Amino acid sequence: KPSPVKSAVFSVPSYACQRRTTLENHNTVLTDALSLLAENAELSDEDGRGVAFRRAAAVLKALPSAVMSISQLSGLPCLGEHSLRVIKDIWENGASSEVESTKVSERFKALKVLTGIFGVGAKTADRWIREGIHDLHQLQNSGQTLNRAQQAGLQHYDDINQPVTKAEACAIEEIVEKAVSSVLPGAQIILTGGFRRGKQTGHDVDFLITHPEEGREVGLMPKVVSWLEAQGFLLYQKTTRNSYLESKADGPGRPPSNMDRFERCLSIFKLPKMEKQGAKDSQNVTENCLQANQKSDEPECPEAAPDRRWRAVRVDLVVSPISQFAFALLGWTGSKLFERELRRWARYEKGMSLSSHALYDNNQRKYLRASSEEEIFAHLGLEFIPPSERNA
Ligand code: 8DG
Ligand code: MN
Ligand code: MN
Repeated sequence: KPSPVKSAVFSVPSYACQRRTTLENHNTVLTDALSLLAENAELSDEDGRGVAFRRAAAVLKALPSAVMSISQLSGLPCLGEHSLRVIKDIWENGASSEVESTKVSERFKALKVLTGIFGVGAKTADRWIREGIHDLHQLQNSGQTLNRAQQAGLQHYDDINQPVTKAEACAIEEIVEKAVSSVLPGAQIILTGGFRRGKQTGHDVDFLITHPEEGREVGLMPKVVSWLEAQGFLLYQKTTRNSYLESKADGPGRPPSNMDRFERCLSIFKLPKMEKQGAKDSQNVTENCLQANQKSDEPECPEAAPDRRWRAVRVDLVVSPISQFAFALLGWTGSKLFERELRRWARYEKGMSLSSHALYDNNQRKYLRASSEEEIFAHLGLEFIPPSERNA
């Protein structure tokens, strides 16, 4: 018997870069479940399965309303047998048995805790688990050698695993702005990553730095880092120099990986707490930060001090020459799935290679220039999707 209220059949295009995905998600129960399975696959070195779950979740995120019946899903792309089974399970039993058993599994819990350490990826976590290390306490007592990133990650574990707020991102933006304009007047910074997509919290803060005159940006990162270090804003940093020209030997159309080759800095900021700061003196964040950093005495164990006046925040800085700026901006705005889908669309639908540096047309055998994100979407034959609708 047909139900009295007919639910519409949804229809969405199959690439995430063809869709508008806002932060308003009407199917969080389903997408949370599929995202958890994606995360588990990624942590288990099963990237193929991870992407499949991410794509399925992204399709549900793009729906204009909550799914009311399984029949509405027929004809939707990217919903494989496995994802449909998970959805049906939630539908019929209120929860997916696979998701629930993953959540409580010792292995998943250990992978989550260990990869929560900055500098620890799935491979390292897996090795430690095989050696019987399941938590931070066991890691500290294991005698494992940690690299500098991992030591900093362990030291600031609680702070780094606490979401960064939009207000904190803005405070850091002011600091980076001041650093950049002090060492190279005219240089520009832009907040990228999740905050550019309108998210209210993030796991880090991402910035792209450039200068309107090509070439002036060369060597900028070490100067910015020195400035930040001298002002006491950095708890950890690792700068990698630009290696884009060296990589040209890899040949166009065959980028070695999705990693780009910009001059970049992965860092942990020491951000002075802002709670006593009213909205009226928000223009003075940098001044107040400087004072707070100068006043603070370093305790033996920084994270343990109960009323310390700062917190650790992960910050990514990337420097791009202006000629590649549009590509870098598009590449660093995310979401990760949206980026992956753009590259897949470029390759399989257009015969082009997209990276955070350039767009290469394999048929015309030439690079396609762009000075804005809009131009890149146009080259790709895609409708422009603004950052706030790239939350796939
Ligand atoms: P979050 O921090 O709020 O949790 O989310 P996010 O801002 O979307 O994630 P992210 O991990 O900070 O990544 C932001 C964007 O930066 C994302 O689109 C992927 C991109 N990105 C990296 N590393 C690299 C890289 O090595 N090369 C390129 N091209 N992009 C990268 O994170
Ligand atoms: Mn981010
Ligand atoms: Mn980042």
